[in-house]
Amino acid sequence: MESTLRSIYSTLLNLGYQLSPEAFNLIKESENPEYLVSELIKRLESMENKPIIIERTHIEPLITKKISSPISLEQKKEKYLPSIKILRSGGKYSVESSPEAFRSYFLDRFNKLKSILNSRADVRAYNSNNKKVKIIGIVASKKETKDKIAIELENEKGITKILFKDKELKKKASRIMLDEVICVFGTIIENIGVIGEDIIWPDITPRIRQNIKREGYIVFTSDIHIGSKFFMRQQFESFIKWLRGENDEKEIASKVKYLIIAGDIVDGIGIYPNQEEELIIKDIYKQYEEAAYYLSMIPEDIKIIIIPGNHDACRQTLPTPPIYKDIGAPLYSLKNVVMLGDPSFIEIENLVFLITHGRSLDDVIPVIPNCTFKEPQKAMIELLKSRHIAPIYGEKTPIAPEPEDMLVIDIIPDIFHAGHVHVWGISEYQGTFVINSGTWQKQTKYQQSMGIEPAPGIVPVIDLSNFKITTLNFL
Ligand code: D5M
Ligand code: FE
Ligand code: ZN
Repeated sequence: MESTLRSIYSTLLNLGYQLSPEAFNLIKESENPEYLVSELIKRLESMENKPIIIERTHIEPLITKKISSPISLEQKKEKYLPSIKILRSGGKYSVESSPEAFRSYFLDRFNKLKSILNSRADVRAYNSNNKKVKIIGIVASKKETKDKIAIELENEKGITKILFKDKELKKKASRIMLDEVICVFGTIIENIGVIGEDIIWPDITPRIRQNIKREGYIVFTSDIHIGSKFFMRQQFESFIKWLRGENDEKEIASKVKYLIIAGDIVDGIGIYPNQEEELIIKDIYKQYEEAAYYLSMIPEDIKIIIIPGNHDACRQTLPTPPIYKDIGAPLYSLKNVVMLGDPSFIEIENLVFLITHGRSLDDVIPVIPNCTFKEPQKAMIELLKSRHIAPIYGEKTPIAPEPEDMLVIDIIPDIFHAGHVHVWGISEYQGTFVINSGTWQKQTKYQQSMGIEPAPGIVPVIDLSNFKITTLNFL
């Protein structure tokens, strides 16, 4: 035995690897150390960013006999089997984009949001007459000058020009986004159009939650960007260790039931010009292997929900189907992983979750007053007010013209989770918790040139027993 271990040690050393004491013990105590090491070497050779020191985390996934995590059995028994109900995920249809397809897509967007608006008491209560009108339509244009904001609202009857002149109304109107559906109250003025007197957004109604006993925690993350030179491997590893109950904070870790990942699992390839220069793993298959390698270390009783981001291998238009089954195969092979599309409406413990990557935040943040990339949660609340995942069409967020608009927020969530902007943020609006889960990627060169300052390594966590949201810091 001694000599076997010694030869294993020198074999690894010759290949340029050192063993941490913990890793050494794992090998020593395994049933077949030689076989384990041959598997380890195979695994190391397939990695593009090879470690110098081999830690126990490199070895554990290779041990077929499921190792028990340091969380005790008693603690585990208290968790009941978690179940996820998928209300709606990704799209329904495969589509070819044509002008007709876009026409029916926007018609469905209009009809869905019009019926939400018409269900509002203030919209229903408004009495129209010859002069006073209420118009529900899609915002077709918006022009802002010093003394007024002019918009065009389009509906089945045609296009109406509306002017907002009053100071307070101008302030309200400055938040109007192109292609969203709103209701305007106003007065018709001959030869001019309509003078707007109020603007109503579809908005969400306050969430009333079923008062049932809930326990445990849900952890939110996104934008891991595995494969990128800027992926913060060490910090992400300490996050995984925390989930395994391997650091001092075991209280929350032992009660985690779900991990939700809102896209950008890997950095992908060919996503932006000269990306190769910033990749440490240049093969997309290997990026997903690496991702699955990390996620495989998470205790199996934690359910992992994954949706795609714009860096993942999937159709790039919204609604987005799940990550491709062939490229993402290593993730699909994990027993506790559920692969879903963007957006996903799911139900866990009688709570509705809306999960989206958040690509539209790039379009929404720059046009809404008081919204910045530093506080993405504010723009997420604006999406809830618009009741749409991606209101603005034709900018950075590509939309597939499905006959039904699956991006309408027709189900009001208890928790709205997004990522993408690489800055975490938490808020609450009308009883809905709004969470942006930040990133594990350091500032890239592009982000530096654009003055985008990411806030990586922070993980929002919700306590289901009291709905308190806290953040954990892995920096
Ligand atoms: O996006 C991370 C954030 O940085 C998001 O707000 C977009 C922005 N970003 C990053 N790279 C680019 C390029 N090349 N063009 C425009 N905007 C960019 P992520 O999806 O992780 O790249
Ligand atoms: Fe990202
Ligand atoms: Zn992204």
